[in-house]
Amino acid sequence: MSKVIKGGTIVTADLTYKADVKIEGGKIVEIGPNLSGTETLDATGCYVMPGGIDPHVHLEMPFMGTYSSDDFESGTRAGLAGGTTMVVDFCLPGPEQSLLEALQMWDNKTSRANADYSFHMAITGWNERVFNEMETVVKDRGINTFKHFMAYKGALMVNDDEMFASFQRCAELGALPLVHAENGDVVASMTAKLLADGNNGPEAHAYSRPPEVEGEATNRAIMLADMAGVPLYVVHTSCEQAHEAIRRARQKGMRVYGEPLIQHLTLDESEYFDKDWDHAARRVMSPPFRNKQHQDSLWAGLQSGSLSVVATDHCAFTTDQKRSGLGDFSKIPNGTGGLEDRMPMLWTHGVNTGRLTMNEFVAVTSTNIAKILNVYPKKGAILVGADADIVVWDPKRSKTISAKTQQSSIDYNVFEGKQVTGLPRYTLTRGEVAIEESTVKTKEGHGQFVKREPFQAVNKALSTWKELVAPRKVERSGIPATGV
Ligand code: DUC
Ligand code: ZN
Ligand code: ZN
Ligand code: ZN
Repeated sequence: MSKVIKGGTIVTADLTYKADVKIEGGKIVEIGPNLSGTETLDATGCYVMPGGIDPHVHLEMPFMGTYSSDDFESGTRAGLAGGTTMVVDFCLPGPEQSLLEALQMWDNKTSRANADYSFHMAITGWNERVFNEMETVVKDRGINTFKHFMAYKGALMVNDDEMFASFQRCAELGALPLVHAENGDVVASMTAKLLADGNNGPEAHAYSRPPEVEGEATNRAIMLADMAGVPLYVVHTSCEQAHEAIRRARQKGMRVYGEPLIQHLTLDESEYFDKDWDHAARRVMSPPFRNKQHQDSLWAGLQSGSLSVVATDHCAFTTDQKRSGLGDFSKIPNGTGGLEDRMPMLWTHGVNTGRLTMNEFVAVTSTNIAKILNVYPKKGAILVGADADIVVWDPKRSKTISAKTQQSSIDYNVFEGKQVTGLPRYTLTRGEVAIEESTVKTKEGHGQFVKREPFQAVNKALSTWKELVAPRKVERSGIPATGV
């Protein structure tokens, strides 16, 4: 059994050319003109691109007293409907839980996944067991990324000493640290003040975590990573202050990657001032939506390459779940959806407006991510030998985004009413057609865990090539007497 995607134009992160793609056993086996196979998928008028990778999702995540509503089944189905063929979720150990116990719990969530997935491991506390288990996580489980929350004080947050220790451990193991960069102490302080002053609506969520809170934490994390001699990945970069820190670090030669979300690129803070409480609360996420100047900065970063990837932080809560924060914005579960809409929204607002080339679109939705996470070219590539995770993209197909027709299990969509032009004609996961226009053909349980190898030892992020970790001891002849 073989399949041929015929008559399309292949678009990769660096090339655009006409060719057919032949698939067998879930992999790309041939690329060239006039190919034939048992089955033909017509790609006339379409672009044949690597399936999207969303490096940042939270499926069935225990958070703020509840669980995010999309699980690995509905979440991966939503992804496939929008051209995304792989997601990376965050394994979050509870307070007394070991990393391996938490991984067991996460493994148990995935049996119905429709598309391939991987995990980042969160470091939510620090002790000898964590130090030791990190090696097992990297070497035996194929997880080479560790997430650090600098916010959510009293829950997921780690302090600087814990984060620095973990960054150094990542450097030893060839792993990449990730940070949620917001100063959690300042957020807690501002939240308390806002509530004490009677500001309890969803708009106060944005006031409690201004761009400076994110800029400070991003700078701090970059400096700590530099001292630890390890690259750094900053999740959900939402503002100029954070982007500026990343730009500066990269300009100095450091490997620092920034990840704007499609929500921050296309929605702004005015959403929080909507008169409808539900409307505003549904858009509460951290970091919050920003103003247009910050959006321009993020787009500029994608164009210039100072920001590397576009994700969603997909963490969907129903309106009912959001309402647990009525009367206290700090209890509104943080998170929005986006998995199904990331690629159509980015194409519409990026490629169709001329802000991004098609090749840049592929880079930031797939190839750059695969490279940063060390799964390239198994994923993120149209190459012989790569997994046939492919989206056949019809640049003329349009729709109006609506919760009524979405795959996600929640009752609204933050992009409701937005028109998108550019949608999958077919989405293939390891060679199987999961989406054919608006027909969903996903198969529960088809998704597999994707192991990711550690990085080469040379993958460091030092602003200078001096060995910062080897202290030089001074030999002294006279040692002063001790005591007073
Ligand atoms: N931000 C969110 O909005 N939700 C999940 C976690 C996060 O950091
Ligand atoms: Zn986060
Ligand atoms: Zn997140
Ligand atoms: Zn299958």
